[in-house]
Amino acid sequence: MKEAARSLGIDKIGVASAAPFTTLKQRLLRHRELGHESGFEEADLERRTEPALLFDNPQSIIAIVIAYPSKLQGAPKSEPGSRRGILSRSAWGDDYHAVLRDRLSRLEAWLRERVPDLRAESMVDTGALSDRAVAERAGMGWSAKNCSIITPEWGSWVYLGEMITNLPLPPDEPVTETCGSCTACIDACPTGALVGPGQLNSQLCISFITQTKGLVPDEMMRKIGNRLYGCDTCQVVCPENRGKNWTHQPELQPDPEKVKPLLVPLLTMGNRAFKEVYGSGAASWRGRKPIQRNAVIALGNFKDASAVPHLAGVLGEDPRFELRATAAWSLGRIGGEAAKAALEKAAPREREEPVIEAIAAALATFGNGQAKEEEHNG
Ligand code: B12
Ligand code: SF4
Ligand code: SF4
Repeated sequence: MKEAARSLGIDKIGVASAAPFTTLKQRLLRHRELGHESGFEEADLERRTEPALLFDNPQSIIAIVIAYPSKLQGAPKSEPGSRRGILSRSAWGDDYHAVLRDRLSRLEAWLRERVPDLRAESMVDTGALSDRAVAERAGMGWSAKNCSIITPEWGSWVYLGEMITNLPLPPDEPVTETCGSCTACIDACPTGALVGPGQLNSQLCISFITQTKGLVPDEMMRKIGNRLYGCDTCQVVCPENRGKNWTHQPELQPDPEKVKPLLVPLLTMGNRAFKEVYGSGAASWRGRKPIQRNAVIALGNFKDASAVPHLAGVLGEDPRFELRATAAWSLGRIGGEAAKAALEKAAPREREEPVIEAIAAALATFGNGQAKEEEHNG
């Protein structure tokens, strides 16, 4: 199986026992008590940690790893007047769920040819198991301080998937952890979301915030920068990823215009166009609203006055209050007479309380007109 893996499009494969994940269960309980969950995890901790609850008499779990690119060849420039946002590397190329499911079904077919009474159940991300805990147990890599599984061969630029089976395969040995005294990821995290080695407060994590649909607190909006989906900072700074860029998986290669898109056209992109452009990628699972809201935030963070008429359009016309309120924030952040006029024009027409509040807060930032102008011109 290990020899055949490459021919099946799998970059690394290993075997974990199907025994319960008892220490993980304690860890997940603590994580919940601290309020550090994202809400995207499987809620049932028994199902998360006991393979036998998911599969009749499991004998082993086969873990697979697929490596993805980290460098954007031919990246278009983000310039004044044509600012761009960025999708995290985990959302470049085709949706990894589909790619890994494809590899797992190829693997299943390969195994069935040799073991006709194979029983198998595969999962990627949305299954009950912790993909990272399975990968760690199967010797794919170590569980690092930035929470990622780092493989010695591919770094952390990898997706994880697994297959529970009735095959009594010998388990692999775990890989030795080599973070050592390094703390680069913890130091670089813009929001302090890595509250300790391998401990994430998801509520503070930009990757999580970019995937929410509601209003984002002021401080967080500033820190999102121009991220439209996900966050790669704690992996980009990792010395284990230095020089690692994987271009061999055809479906995972990025289209630079899609993954570093112009922000202004995103603001008015309809549902159909969004599905055409982003429907086949991993960033579209929450629909277009989070990405459009993040585009509004990014334009505010660029403080580019040429975006003002477009943001004024969102504030005046977008039916979604989250988008209007965020546009008010961005106009306040950009500043200048045109932004102020747009806010004053929208104020008397607005009926939704959160937007009324956002407009008032944005207008209040114009109180100190002199300072605002200086910041703007600077
Ligand atoms: C919910 C979720 C998120 C949440 C929360 C992430 C988190 N760290 O908990 C949010 C939205 C923030 C997120 C972000 C990202 N995610 Co995500 N996410 C998941 C999901 C669905 C569940 C993760 C989970 O349960 N977390 C709870 C924590 C507590 O458990 P765990 O990480 O699963 O398990 C580890 C810990 O428990 C730790 N541990 C065990 N015991 C103990 C004891 C102590 C004391 C400590 C400190 C730790 C510890 O070891 C376990 C194994 O590593 C998984 C898919 C899956 N089904 O597992 C993908 C998954 C983890 N995500 C993935 C990716 C790629 C990302 C991002 C890089 C995407 C991006 N670029 O924005 C970021 C990385 C953020 C980060 N630093 O972790 C990949 C990870 C690949 C890899 N190489 O590790 C996964 C596995 C999806 C996949 N199938 O490929 N994600
Ligand atoms: S993904 Fe970004 S915000 Fe989340 S822990 Fe890593 S660096 Fe911090
Ligand atoms: S940056 Fe350093 S501490 Fe963080 S995951 Fe990489 S090696 Fe480990």
